[in-house]
Amino acid sequence: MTASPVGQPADVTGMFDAIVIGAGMSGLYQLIRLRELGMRALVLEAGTGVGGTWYWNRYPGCRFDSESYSYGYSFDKELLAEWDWTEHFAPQPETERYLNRVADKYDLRRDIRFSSRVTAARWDEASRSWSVALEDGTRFASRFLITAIGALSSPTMPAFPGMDEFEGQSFHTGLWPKEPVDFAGKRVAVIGTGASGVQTIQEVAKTAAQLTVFQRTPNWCAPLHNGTISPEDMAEIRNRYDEIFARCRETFACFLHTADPRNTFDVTPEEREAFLEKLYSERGFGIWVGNFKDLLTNRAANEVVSEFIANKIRGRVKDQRVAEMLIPKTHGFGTRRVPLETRYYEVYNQPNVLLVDSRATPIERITPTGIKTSDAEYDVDIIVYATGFDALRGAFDRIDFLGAGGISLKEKWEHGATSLVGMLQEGFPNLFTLLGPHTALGNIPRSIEFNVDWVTAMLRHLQANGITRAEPKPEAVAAWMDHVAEVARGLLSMEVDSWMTGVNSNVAGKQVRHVARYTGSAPTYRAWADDIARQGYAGVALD
Ligand code: N01
Repeated sequence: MTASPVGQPADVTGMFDAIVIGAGMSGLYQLIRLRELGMRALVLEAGTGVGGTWYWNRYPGCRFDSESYSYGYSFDKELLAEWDWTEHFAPQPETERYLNRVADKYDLRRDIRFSSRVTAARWDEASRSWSVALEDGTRFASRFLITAIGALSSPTMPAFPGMDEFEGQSFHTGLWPKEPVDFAGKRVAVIGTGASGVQTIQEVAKTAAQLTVFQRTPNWCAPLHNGTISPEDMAEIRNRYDEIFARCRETFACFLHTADPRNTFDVTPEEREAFLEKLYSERGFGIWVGNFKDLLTNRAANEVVSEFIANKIRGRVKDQRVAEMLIPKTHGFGTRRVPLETRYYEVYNQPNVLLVDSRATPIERITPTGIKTSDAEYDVDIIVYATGFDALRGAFDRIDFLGAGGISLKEKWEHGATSLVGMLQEGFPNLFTLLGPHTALGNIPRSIEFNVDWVTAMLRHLQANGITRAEPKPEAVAAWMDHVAEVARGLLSMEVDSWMTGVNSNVAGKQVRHVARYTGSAPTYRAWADDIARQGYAGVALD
Protein backbone atom coordinates (compact mmCIF):
# COMPACT_ATOMS: atom_id res chain seq x y z
CA MET A 1 0.00 0.00 0.00
CA THR A 2 1.16 3.56 -0.65
CA ALA A 3 0.18 6.65 1.32
CA SER A 4 -2.50 7.48 -1.27
CA PRO A 5 -6.02 8.40 -0.13
CA VAL A 6 -8.64 5.68 0.16
CA GLY A 7 -12.18 5.79 -1.20
CA GLN A 8 -13.93 8.58 0.62
CA PRO A 9 -17.36 8.00 2.19
CA ALA A 10 -19.81 10.81 1.36
CA ASP A 11 -20.01 12.44 4.81
CA VAL A 12 -16.27 12.72 5.43
CA THR A 13 -14.53 16.10 5.47
CA GLY A 14 -10.94 14.93 5.75
CA MET A 15 -9.08 11.79 4.64
CA PHE A 16 -5.89 10.51 6.22
CA ASP A 17 -3.70 7.44 6.11
CA ALA A 18 -3.87 7.22 9.89
CA ILE A 19 -5.86 8.90 12.63
CA VAL A 20 -4.56 8.80 16.19
CA ILE A 21 -6.97 9.51 19.04
CA GLY A 22 -5.16 11.29 21.87
CA ALA A 23 -2.09 13.52 22.16
CA GLY A 24 -0.59 12.10 25.34
CA MET A 25 2.70 10.22 25.54
CA SER A 26 1.48 7.47 23.19
CA GLY A 27 -0.13 9.74 20.62
CA LEU A 28 2.82 12.10 20.36
CA TYR A 29 5.32 9.32 19.83
CA GLN A 30 3.02 7.54 17.37
CA LEU A 31 2.70 10.72 15.31
CA ILE A 32 6.49 10.99 15.05
CA ARG A 33 6.69 7.41 13.80
CA LEU A 34 3.77 7.80 11.34
CA ARG A 35 5.53 10.74 9.74
CA GLU A 36 8.62 8.57 9.30
CA LEU A 37 6.46 6.11 7.38
CA GLY A 38 5.45 8.96 5.08
CA MET A 39 1.86 8.69 6.21
CA ARG A 40 -0.55 11.57 6.26
CA ALA A 41 -1.61 11.52 9.90
CA LEU A 42 -4.02 13.41 12.10
CA VAL A 43 -4.18 13.38 15.87
CA LEU A 44 -7.52 14.20 17.48
CA GLU A 45 -7.23 15.47 21.06
CA ALA A 46 -10.06 16.38 23.42
CA GLY A 47 -7.95 18.82 25.46
CA THR A 48 -6.51 22.16 24.42
CA GLY A 49 -2.90 21.02 24.84
CA VAL A 50 -0.66 17.98 24.60
CA GLY A 51 0.20 15.69 27.52
CA GLY A 52 -2.77 13.38 28.12
CA THR A 53 -2.53 12.23 31.73
CA TRP A 54 -0.10 15.08 32.43
CA TYR A 55 -2.47 17.59 30.88
CA TRP A 56 -5.63 16.54 32.73
CA ASN A 57 -4.21 15.55 36.14
CA ARG A 58 -2.97 18.88 37.47
CA TYR A 59 -4.25 18.38 41.01
CA PRO A 60 -2.05 19.62 43.88
CA GLY A 61 0.85 17.27 44.55
CA CYS A 62 0.49 15.30 41.31
CA ARG A 63 3.82 13.76 40.38
CA PHE A 64 5.58 10.64 39.09
CA ASP A 65 6.21 7.68 41.24
CA SER A 66 8.51 6.05 38.70
CA GLU A 67 11.96 7.69 38.71
CA SER A 68 11.86 10.62 36.26
CA TYR A 69 14.87 9.38 34.28
CA SER A 70 13.25 5.97 33.80
CA TYR A 71 9.99 7.57 32.70
CA GLY A 72 10.92 9.98 29.87
CA TYR A 73 11.11 8.92 26.23
CA SER A 74 14.22 6.91 25.41
CA PHE A 75 14.07 7.08 21.60
CA ASP A 76 15.70 10.47 21.13
CA LYS A 77 19.33 10.74 22.27
CA GLU A 78 19.34 14.48 21.62
CA LEU A 79 16.34 14.98 23.89
CA LEU A 80 17.99 12.85 26.58
CA ALA A 81 21.08 15.02 26.28
CA GLU A 82 19.13 18.26 26.50
CA TRP A 83 16.46 17.65 29.10
CA ASP A 84 17.18 18.07 32.83
CA TRP A 85 14.88 16.47 35.36
CA THR A 86 14.88 18.50 38.57
CA GLU A 87 13.48 15.89 40.97
CA HIS A 88 13.76 12.13 41.24
CA PHE A 89 9.97 12.05 40.89
CA ALA A 90 8.98 15.01 38.72
CA PRO A 91 5.90 17.06 39.56
CA GLN A 92 3.13 17.36 36.96
CA PRO A 93 4.04 20.87 35.70
CA GLU A 94 7.52 19.65 34.80
CA THR A 95 6.18 16.65 32.89
CA GLU A 96 3.69 18.80 31.04
CA ARG A 97 6.57 21.13 30.08
CA TYR A 98 8.60 18.12 28.95
CA LEU A 99 5.85 16.86 26.67
CA ASN A 100 5.36 20.35 25.26
CA ARG A 101 9.09 20.45 24.54
CA VAL A 102 8.73 17.20 22.57
CA ALA A 103 5.77 18.65 20.66
CA ASP A 104 7.82 21.79 19.87
CA LYS A 105 10.94 19.92 18.87
CA TYR A 106 9.09 17.76 16.33
CA ASP A 107 6.61 20.47 15.33
CA LEU A 108 3.83 18.04 16.22
CA ARG A 109 1.00 20.51 16.77
CA ARG A 110 0.51 21.11 13.03
CA ASP A 111 -0.98 17.59 12.83
CA ILE A 112 -2.97 17.76 16.07
CA ARG A 113 -6.54 19.02 16.16
CA PHE A 114 -7.25 20.15 19.73
CA SER A 115 -10.67 20.48 21.42
CA SER A 116 -11.72 17.52 19.32
CA ARG A 117 -13.38 14.83 21.39
CA VAL A 118 -14.01 11.67 19.38
CA THR A 119 -17.42 10.17 20.08
CA ALA A 120 -17.73 7.52 17.38
CA ALA A 121 -15.64 5.49 14.93
CA ARG A 122 -17.16 3.30 12.25
CA TRP A 123 -15.45 0.79 9.98
CA ASP A 124 -16.48 0.99 6.33
CA GLU A 125 -15.84 -2.32 4.59
CA ALA A 126 -16.30 -0.99 1.07
CA SER A 127 -13.58 1.65 1.35
CA ARG A 128 -11.57 -0.27 3.95
CA SER A 129 -11.38 2.81 6.08
CA TRP A 130 -12.48 4.22 9.41
CA SER A 131 -14.87 7.13 9.69
CA VAL A 132 -14.28 9.05 12.91
CA ALA A 133 -16.81 11.51 14.34
CA LEU A 134 -16.26 14.32 16.83
CA GLU A 135 -18.86 15.50 19.31
CA ASP A 136 -19.62 18.53 17.11
CA GLY A 137 -20.42 16.21 14.20
CA THR A 138 -17.20 16.83 12.23
CA ARG A 139 -15.97 13.67 10.51
CA PHE A 140 -12.62 12.44 9.27
CA ALA A 141 -11.62 9.19 7.66
CA SER A 142 -8.48 7.14 7.57
CA ARG A 143 -7.19 3.77 6.46
CA PHE A 144 -5.83 3.06 9.94
CA LEU A 145 -7.15 4.09 13.34
CA ILE A 146 -4.87 4.13 16.37
CA THR A 147 -6.23 4.74 19.84
CA ALA A 148 -3.83 6.49 22.21
CA ILE A 149 -6.50 7.19 24.82
CA GLY A 150 -4.73 5.93 27.94
CA ALA A 151 -5.52 3.29 30.52
CA LEU A 152 -6.64 5.67 33.28
CA SER A 153 -8.25 8.58 31.47
CA SER A 154 -11.99 8.34 31.99
CA PRO A 155 -12.65 9.95 35.40
CA THR A 156 -15.56 8.63 37.43
CA MET A 157 -17.72 10.51 39.88
CA PRO A 158 -19.81 8.98 42.62
CA ALA A 159 -23.56 9.41 42.38
CA PHE A 160 -24.35 11.04 45.73
CA PRO A 161 -27.68 12.84 45.82
CA GLY A 162 -27.35 16.63 46.00
CA MET A 163 -23.98 16.93 44.22
CA ASP A 164 -25.31 19.64 41.90
CA GLU A 165 -26.61 21.70 44.79
CA PHE A 166 -23.25 22.13 46.51
CA GLU A 167 -22.56 25.88 46.75
CA GLY A 168 -18.79 25.67 47.20
CA GLN A 169 -16.19 24.57 44.66
CA SER A 170 -15.77 20.94 43.67
CA PHE A 171 -13.21 19.21 41.47
CA HIS A 172 -12.28 15.75 40.25
CA THR A 173 -8.52 15.16 40.46
CA GLY A 174 -8.45 13.93 36.87
CA LEU A 175 -10.24 17.00 35.50
CA TRP A 176 -8.39 19.66 37.44
CA PRO A 177 -8.70 23.28 36.23
CA LYS A 178 -5.71 25.16 34.83
CA GLU A 179 -6.28 28.06 37.22
CA PRO A 180 -4.70 27.51 40.64
CA VAL A 181 -7.07 26.50 43.43
CA ASP A 182 -6.33 28.23 46.73
CA PHE A 183 -6.87 26.03 49.78
CA ALA A 184 -5.42 28.49 52.30
CA GLY A 185 -7.81 29.02 55.18
CA LYS A 186 -10.50 26.86 53.53
CA ARG A 187 -12.43 23.85 54.82
CA VAL A 188 -11.68 21.08 52.37
CA ALA A 189 -13.05 17.56 51.91
CA VAL A 190 -11.19 14.90 49.94
CA ILE A 191 -13.20 11.82 48.96
CA GLY A 192 -11.01 8.85 48.00
CA THR A 193 -7.62 7.59 49.17
CA GLY A 194 -6.03 6.01 46.08
CA ALA A 195 -2.78 7.34 44.59
CA SER A 196 -4.48 10.60 43.51
CA GLY A 197 -6.16 11.13 46.89
CA VAL A 198 -2.96 10.47 48.83
CA GLN A 199 -0.95 12.97 46.75
CA THR A 200 -3.71 15.56 47.06
CA ILE A 201 -4.21 15.08 50.81
CA GLN A 202 -0.56 15.50 51.74
CA GLU A 203 -0.43 18.77 49.75
CA VAL A 204 -3.78 20.28 50.78
CA ALA A 205 -3.08 19.58 54.46
CA LYS A 206 -0.25 22.13 54.30
CA THR A 207 -2.54 25.15 53.90
CA ALA A 208 -6.19 24.19 54.49
CA ALA A 209 -7.84 25.45 57.67
CA GLN A 210 -9.56 22.08 57.99
CA LEU A 211 -9.13 18.95 55.90
CA THR A 212 -11.62 16.11 56.20
CA VAL A 213 -10.64 12.89 54.43
CA PHE A 214 -13.43 10.46 53.52
CA GLN A 215 -11.79 7.05 53.28
CA ARG A 216 -13.83 4.05 52.18
CA THR A 217 -10.96 1.57 51.82
CA PRO A 218 -7.50 2.29 53.21
CA ASN A 219 -4.59 1.56 50.87
CA TRP A 220 -1.12 0.40 51.80
CA CYS A 221 1.14 3.38 51.13
CA ALA A 222 4.93 3.54 51.28
CA PRO A 223 7.47 6.38 51.27
CA LEU A 224 8.48 7.92 47.94
CA HIS A 225 11.76 9.43 49.24
CA ASN A 226 11.79 12.12 46.59
CA GLY A 227 14.71 14.52 46.32
CA THR A 228 16.04 17.19 44.02
CA ILE A 229 18.51 16.34 41.26
CA SER A 230 21.54 18.63 41.18
CA PRO A 231 23.20 19.46 37.82
CA GLU A 232 26.04 17.10 38.82
CA ASP A 233 23.58 14.29 39.59
CA MET A 234 21.85 14.93 36.27
CA ALA A 235 25.16 14.68 34.42
CA GLU A 236 25.82 11.35 36.12
CA ILE A 237 22.29 10.08 35.32
CA ARG A 238 22.74 11.17 31.71
CA ASN A 239 25.87 9.06 31.43
CA ARG A 240 23.88 6.07 32.64
CA TYR A 241 20.89 6.38 30.31
CA ASP A 242 21.84 3.32 28.26
CA GLU A 243 22.17 1.28 31.44
CA ILE A 244 18.90 2.68 32.88
CA PHE A 245 16.84 1.79 29.81
CA ALA A 246 18.53 -1.60 29.47
CA ARG A 247 17.55 -2.30 33.08
CA CYS A 248 13.94 -1.26 32.39
CA ARG A 249 13.84 -3.67 29.46
CA GLU A 250 14.87 -6.58 31.70
CA THR A 251 12.67 -6.03 34.74
CA PHE A 252 9.22 -7.53 35.30
CA ALA A 253 7.27 -4.28 34.91
CA CYS A 254 9.86 -1.98 33.27
CA PHE A 255 10.71 -0.23 36.53
CA LEU A 256 14.26 0.19 37.81
CA HIS A 257 13.13 -2.17 40.58
CA THR A 258 12.33 -5.82 40.19
CA ALA A 259 11.54 -8.68 42.56
CA ASP A 260 14.26 -10.08 44.80
CA PRO A 261 15.14 -13.64 43.72
CA ARG A 262 14.50 -14.94 47.26
CA ASN A 263 11.23 -16.09 48.79
CA THR A 264 10.12 -14.47 52.04
CA PHE A 265 10.80 -17.56 54.17
CA ASP A 266 14.15 -18.39 52.54
CA VAL A 267 15.77 -16.01 55.02
CA THR A 268 15.84 -15.70 58.79
CA PRO A 269 13.39 -13.32 60.51
CA GLU A 270 16.32 -10.96 61.22
CA GLU A 271 17.47 -10.94 57.59
CA ARG A 272 13.88 -10.40 56.50
CA GLU A 273 13.41 -7.45 58.83
CA ALA A 274 16.69 -5.90 57.68
CA PHE A 275 15.74 -6.34 54.01
CA LEU A 276 12.29 -4.80 54.51
CA GLU A 277 13.82 -1.89 56.47
CA LYS A 278 16.22 -1.29 53.61
CA LEU A 279 13.42 -1.30 51.03
CA TYR A 280 11.27 1.01 53.16
CA SER A 281 14.12 3.52 53.36
CA GLU A 282 14.84 3.47 49.63
CA ARG A 283 13.45 5.61 46.84
CA GLY A 284 10.46 4.52 44.76
CA PHE A 285 8.63 1.27 44.16
CA GLY A 286 11.29 -1.11 45.57
CA ILE A 287 9.16 -1.96 48.61
CA TRP A 288 6.41 -3.14 46.24
CA VAL A 289 7.96 -4.50 43.05
CA GLY A 290 11.45 -5.11 44.47
CA ASN A 291 10.24 -7.18 47.42
CA PHE A 292 10.56 -10.97 47.96
CA LYS A 293 9.42 -12.75 44.81
CA ASP A 294 6.51 -14.54 46.51
CA LEU A 295 4.99 -11.36 47.99
CA LEU A 296 1.99 -11.45 45.65
CA THR A 297 1.45 -15.21 45.48
CA ASN A 298 2.10 -16.59 48.98
CA ARG A 299 -0.51 -15.56 51.54
CA ALA A 300 1.71 -16.17 54.56
CA ALA A 301 4.56 -14.20 52.98
CA ASN A 302 2.20 -11.37 52.17
CA GLU A 303 0.94 -11.31 55.75
CA VAL A 304 4.49 -10.92 57.09
CA VAL A 305 5.22 -7.98 54.81
CA SER A 306 1.79 -6.45 55.48
CA GLU A 307 2.44 -6.61 59.21
CA PHE A 308 5.80 -4.90 58.70
CA ILE A 309 4.10 -2.01 56.87
CA ALA A 310 1.24 -1.91 59.41
CA ASN A 311 3.80 -1.41 62.18
CA LYS A 312 5.35 1.45 60.22
CA ILE A 313 1.93 3.10 60.06
CA ARG A 314 1.42 2.52 63.80
CA GLY A 315 4.79 4.14 64.41
CA ARG A 316 4.04 7.18 62.27
CA VAL A 317 0.46 7.96 63.38
CA LYS A 318 0.16 9.14 66.98
CA ASP A 319 -3.50 8.33 67.62
CA GLN A 320 -3.64 4.52 67.45
CA ARG A 321 -7.36 4.56 66.70
CA VAL A 322 -6.58 6.59 63.55
CA ALA A 323 -3.60 4.36 62.74
CA GLU A 324 -5.86 1.29 62.78
CA MET A 325 -8.31 3.07 60.47
CA LEU A 326 -5.44 3.65 58.02
CA ILE A 327 -4.25 0.04 58.03
CA PRO A 328 -5.96 -2.06 55.34
CA LYS A 329 -7.78 -5.08 56.77
CA THR A 330 -9.37 -6.48 53.62
CA HIS A 331 -6.36 -6.83 51.32
CA GLY A 332 -2.67 -7.54 51.65
CA PHE A 333 0.23 -5.25 50.86
CA GLY A 334 0.79 -4.82 47.14
CA THR A 335 -2.40 -6.52 46.00
CA ARG A 336 -3.70 -3.11 44.95
CA ARG A 337 -1.60 -0.30 43.49
CA VAL A 338 0.64 1.02 46.31
CA PRO A 339 0.46 4.83 46.48
CA LEU A 340 3.85 6.33 47.21
CA GLU A 341 3.73 9.13 49.76
CA THR A 342 5.65 11.94 51.40
CA ARG A 343 4.70 12.40 55.05
CA TYR A 344 1.16 11.18 54.24
CA TYR A 345 0.67 9.36 57.52
CA GLU A 346 2.02 12.31 59.54
CA VAL A 347 -0.76 14.45 58.05
CA TYR A 348 -3.15 12.63 60.39
CA ASN A 349 -1.18 13.94 63.39
CA GLN A 350 -2.11 17.51 62.44
CA PRO A 351 -4.89 19.16 64.45
CA ASN A 352 -6.54 20.45 61.24
CA VAL A 353 -6.99 16.97 59.70
CA LEU A 354 -9.85 14.56 60.37
CA LEU A 355 -10.20 11.03 58.96
CA VAL A 356 -13.75 9.77 58.41
CA ASP A 357 -14.45 6.09 57.77
CA SER A 358 -16.93 6.30 54.94
CA ARG A 359 -17.55 2.58 54.95
CA ALA A 360 -18.72 2.57 58.60
CA THR A 361 -20.53 5.87 58.16
CA PRO A 362 -21.31 6.19 54.44
CA ILE A 363 -21.77 9.48 52.65
CA GLU A 364 -25.52 9.87 52.25
CA ARG A 365 -25.70 13.09 50.32
CA ILE A 366 -23.96 16.30 49.38
CA THR A 367 -25.73 19.31 50.87
CA PRO A 368 -25.46 22.93 49.69
CA THR A 369 -22.87 23.48 52.46
CA GLY A 370 -21.04 20.17 52.66
CA ILE A 371 -21.24 16.42 53.16
CA LYS A 372 -23.79 14.46 55.17
CA THR A 373 -22.84 10.98 56.32
CA SER A 374 -24.99 8.48 58.18
CA ASP A 375 -23.93 10.02 61.49
CA ALA A 376 -22.75 13.61 60.96
CA GLU A 377 -22.67 16.69 58.74
CA TYR A 378 -19.40 18.31 57.64
CA ASP A 379 -19.54 21.88 56.34
CA VAL A 380 -16.84 22.50 53.73
CA ASP A 381 -15.85 25.12 51.15
CA ILE A 382 -14.21 22.75 48.65
CA ILE A 383 -14.86 19.09 47.77
CA VAL A 384 -12.14 17.15 45.95
CA TYR A 385 -13.35 13.97 44.29
CA ALA A 386 -10.30 11.68 44.16
CA THR A 387 -12.62 8.90 43.09
CA GLY A 388 -10.56 7.43 40.27
CA PHE A 389 -11.19 6.27 36.75
CA ASP A 390 -13.21 3.87 34.69
CA ALA A 391 -9.91 2.17 33.96
CA LEU A 392 -8.71 0.17 30.95
CA ARG A 393 -11.98 -0.36 29.03
CA GLY A 394 -13.49 2.95 30.23
CA ALA A 395 -11.86 5.25 27.67
CA PHE A 396 -12.99 2.86 24.90
CA ASP A 397 -16.55 2.71 26.22
CA ARG A 398 -16.86 6.48 25.78
CA ILE A 399 -16.42 6.08 22.00
CA ASP A 400 -18.99 4.24 19.93
CA PHE A 401 -16.70 1.90 17.95
CA LEU A 402 -18.53 -0.06 15.27
CA GLY A 403 -16.46 -2.68 13.47
CA ALA A 404 -17.01 -5.12 10.62
CA GLY A 405 -20.71 -5.91 10.11
CA GLY A 406 -21.65 -3.16 12.60
CA ILE A 407 -20.35 -5.02 15.65
CA SER A 408 -20.08 -2.75 18.72
CA LEU A 409 -16.84 -2.83 20.74
CA LYS A 410 -18.67 -1.88 23.92
CA GLU A 411 -21.06 -4.80 23.53
CA LYS A 412 -18.28 -7.18 22.54
CA TRP A 413 -16.37 -6.23 25.68
CA GLU A 414 -19.39 -6.16 27.99
CA HIS A 415 -18.14 -9.08 30.09
CA GLY A 416 -14.44 -8.28 29.71
CA ALA A 417 -12.18 -7.14 26.92
CA THR A 418 -10.43 -9.46 24.50
CA SER A 419 -7.57 -8.68 22.14
CA LEU A 420 -4.45 -9.94 20.47
CA VAL A 421 -1.55 -8.65 22.62
CA GLY A 422 -3.81 -5.79 23.72
CA MET A 423 -3.22 -3.97 20.45
CA LEU A 424 -5.42 -5.69 17.84
CA GLN A 425 -9.14 -6.37 18.05
CA GLU A 426 -11.03 -9.16 16.32
CA GLY A 427 -13.92 -7.70 14.31
CA PHE A 428 -12.21 -4.30 14.13
CA PRO A 429 -9.88 -4.32 11.12
CA ASN A 430 -7.08 -1.76 10.93
CA LEU A 431 -7.68 -0.68 14.52
CA PHE A 432 -4.60 -0.49 16.77
CA THR A 433 -5.14 0.04 20.50
CA LEU A 434 -2.05 1.43 22.23
CA LEU A 435 -2.20 0.67 25.97
CA GLY A 436 -5.36 -1.28 25.26
CA PRO A 437 -6.56 -3.86 27.79
CA HIS A 438 -3.96 -6.64 28.14
CA THR A 439 -0.93 -4.68 27.04
CA ALA A 440 1.82 -4.73 29.67
CA LEU A 441 1.47 -1.54 31.77
CA GLY A 442 4.03 -1.11 34.59
CA ASN A 443 6.33 1.84 33.93
CA ILE A 444 4.00 3.08 31.23
CA PRO A 445 6.28 5.04 28.85
CA ARG A 446 8.48 1.99 28.43
CA SER A 447 5.37 0.03 27.37
CA ILE A 448 4.25 2.90 25.16
CA GLU A 449 7.53 2.97 23.28
CA PHE A 450 7.37 -0.76 22.70
CA ASN A 451 3.73 -0.66 21.58
CA VAL A 452 4.21 2.29 19.23
CA ASP A 453 7.28 0.68 17.67
CA TRP A 454 5.39 -2.59 17.26
CA VAL A 455 2.41 -0.89 15.58
CA THR A 456 4.77 1.14 13.39
CA ALA A 457 6.60 -2.00 12.26
CA MET A 458 3.30 -3.66 11.41
CA LEU A 459 2.15 -0.62 9.43
CA ARG A 460 5.47 -0.69 7.55
CA HIS A 461 4.83 -4.35 6.73
CA LEU A 462 1.34 -3.55 5.45
CA GLN A 463 2.67 -0.66 3.35
CA ALA A 464 5.45 -2.76 1.88
CA ASN A 465 3.12 -5.59 0.93
CA GLY A 466 0.19 -3.60 -0.39
CA ILE A 467 -2.08 -4.85 2.39
CA THR A 468 -5.12 -2.70 3.12
CA ARG A 469 -6.94 -4.83 5.68
CA ALA A 470 -5.57 -6.45 8.84
CA GLU A 471 -7.65 -8.21 11.47
CA PRO A 472 -6.58 -10.70 14.14
CA LYS A 473 -7.82 -14.28 13.70
CA PRO A 474 -10.13 -15.73 16.37
CA GLU A 475 -7.74 -18.59 17.20
CA ALA A 476 -4.84 -16.17 17.79
CA VAL A 477 -7.01 -14.02 20.06
CA ALA A 478 -8.17 -17.12 21.96
CA ALA A 479 -4.57 -18.30 22.47
CA TRP A 480 -3.52 -14.87 23.75
CA MET A 481 -6.51 -14.65 26.10
CA ASP A 482 -5.68 -18.12 27.47
CA HIS A 483 -2.19 -16.86 28.23
CA VAL A 484 -3.62 -13.71 29.89
CA ALA A 485 -5.84 -15.90 32.10
CA GLU A 486 -3.00 -18.32 32.85
CA VAL A 487 -0.54 -15.71 34.13
CA ALA A 488 -3.18 -14.22 36.46
CA ARG A 489 -3.85 -17.57 38.12
CA GLY A 490 -2.86 -17.66 41.80
CA LEU A 491 -2.22 -13.94 42.16
CA LEU A 492 -3.47 -12.54 45.47
CA SER A 493 -4.42 -9.33 43.63
CA MET A 494 -7.11 -11.31 41.78
CA GLU A 495 -8.95 -11.69 45.12
CA VAL A 496 -9.26 -7.93 45.59
CA ASP A 497 -11.58 -5.29 44.11
CA SER A 498 -9.72 -2.52 42.32
CA TRP A 499 -9.41 -0.95 38.89
CA MET A 500 -6.81 -3.64 38.21
CA THR A 501 -9.49 -6.32 38.50
CA GLY A 502 -11.99 -4.30 36.50
CA VAL A 503 -14.16 -3.20 39.45
CA ASN A 504 -15.53 0.34 39.74
CA SER A 505 -18.39 0.91 42.15
CA ASN A 506 -19.41 4.05 40.25
CA VAL A 507 -19.91 2.41 36.85
CA ALA A 508 -22.96 0.27 36.14
CA GLY A 509 -22.01 -3.24 35.02
CA LYS A 510 -18.43 -3.06 36.37
CA GLN A 511 -18.78 -4.83 39.69
CA VAL A 512 -17.54 -8.25 38.66
CA ARG A 513 -13.87 -8.99 39.33
CA HIS A 514 -12.04 -10.43 36.32
CA VAL A 515 -8.67 -10.49 34.57
CA ALA A 516 -8.89 -6.92 33.34
CA ARG A 517 -5.18 -6.33 32.69
CA TYR A 518 -2.11 -8.28 31.70
CA THR A 519 -0.37 -9.54 34.84
CA GLY A 520 2.57 -11.35 33.26
CA SER A 521 6.02 -9.83 32.86
CA ALA A 522 6.81 -7.16 30.31
CA PRO A 523 9.56 -9.33 28.74
CA THR A 524 7.04 -12.18 28.30
CA TYR A 525 4.53 -9.77 26.81
CA ARG A 526 7.11 -8.38 24.39
CA ALA A 527 8.21 -11.89 23.40
CA TRP A 528 4.59 -12.77 22.41
CA ALA A 529 4.18 -9.59 20.39
CA ASP A 530 7.61 -9.93 18.76
CA ASP A 531 6.88 -13.53 17.80
CA ILE A 532 3.77 -12.44 15.95
CA ALA A 533 5.81 -9.90 14.01
CA ARG A 534 8.68 -12.31 13.37
CA GLN A 535 6.28 -14.80 11.82
CA GLY A 536 5.02 -12.19 9.33
CA TYR A 537 2.03 -11.35 11.56
CA ALA A 538 0.92 -14.90 12.00
CA GLY A 539 -2.45 -14.81 13.68
CA VAL A 540 -3.54 -11.76 11.71
CA ALA A 541 -5.65 -12.07 8.56
CA LEU A 542 -3.96 -9.84 5.98
CA ASP A 543 -5.53 -8.89 2.68
O1 N01 B 1 -8.11 6.15 41.81
P1 N01 B 1 -8.37 4.85 42.70
P2 N01 B 1 -6.82 7.10 41.77
N1 N01 B 1 -17.61 6.67 47.77
O2 N01 B 1 -9.40 4.08 41.97
C1 N01 B 1 -12.75 6.00 46.43
C2 N01 B 1 -2.71 5.94 38.71
N2 N01 B 1 -2.15 7.12 39.38
O3 N01 B 1 -7.14 8.23 40.84
O4 N01 B 1 -11.14 1.84 47.32
C3 N01 B 1 -16.50 6.70 48.52
O5 N01 B 1 -7.12 4.20 43.06
C4 N01 B 1 -12.17 4.62 46.34
O6 N01 B 1 -12.59 3.84 47.43
P3 N01 B 1 -12.59 2.22 47.29
C5 N01 B 1 -2.37 4.70 39.54
O7 N01 B 1 -2.15 3.62 38.71
C6 N01 B 1 -0.81 7.28 39.31
O8 N01 B 1 -6.37 7.47 43.11
O9 N01 B 1 -13.22 1.91 45.96
N3 N01 B 1 -15.26 6.52 48.03
C7 N01 B 1 -10.67 4.95 46.34
O10 N01 B 1 -10.21 5.24 47.63
C8 N01 B 1 -3.61 4.54 40.36
O11 N01 B 1 -3.79 3.25 40.87
C9 N01 B 1 -0.23 8.31 39.95
O12 N01 B 1 -13.38 1.75 48.44
C10 N01 B 1 -15.16 6.30 46.71
C11 N01 B 1 -10.62 6.22 45.51
O13 N01 B 1 -11.92 6.80 45.58
C12 N01 B 1 -4.67 4.94 39.38
O14 N01 B 1 -4.10 6.04 38.67
C13 N01 B 1 -0.99 9.21 40.68
C14 N01 B 1 -16.27 6.27 45.87
C15 N01 B 1 -10.27 5.96 44.08
O15 N01 B 1 -8.97 5.43 44.04
C16 N01 B 1 -5.98 5.40 39.98
O16 N01 B 1 -5.71 6.21 41.12
C17 N01 B 1 -2.35 9.05 40.71
C18 N01 B 1 -17.55 6.46 46.45
N4 N01 B 1 -18.66 6.41 45.70
C19 N01 B 1 -2.93 8.00 40.06
N5 N01 B 1 -15.86 6.04 44.62
C20 N01 B 1 1.24 8.44 39.86
O17 N01 B 1 1.93 7.78 39.14
C21 N01 B 1 -14.52 5.91 44.67
N6 N01 B 1 -14.11 6.09 45.94
C22 N01 B 1 1.90 9.33 40.70
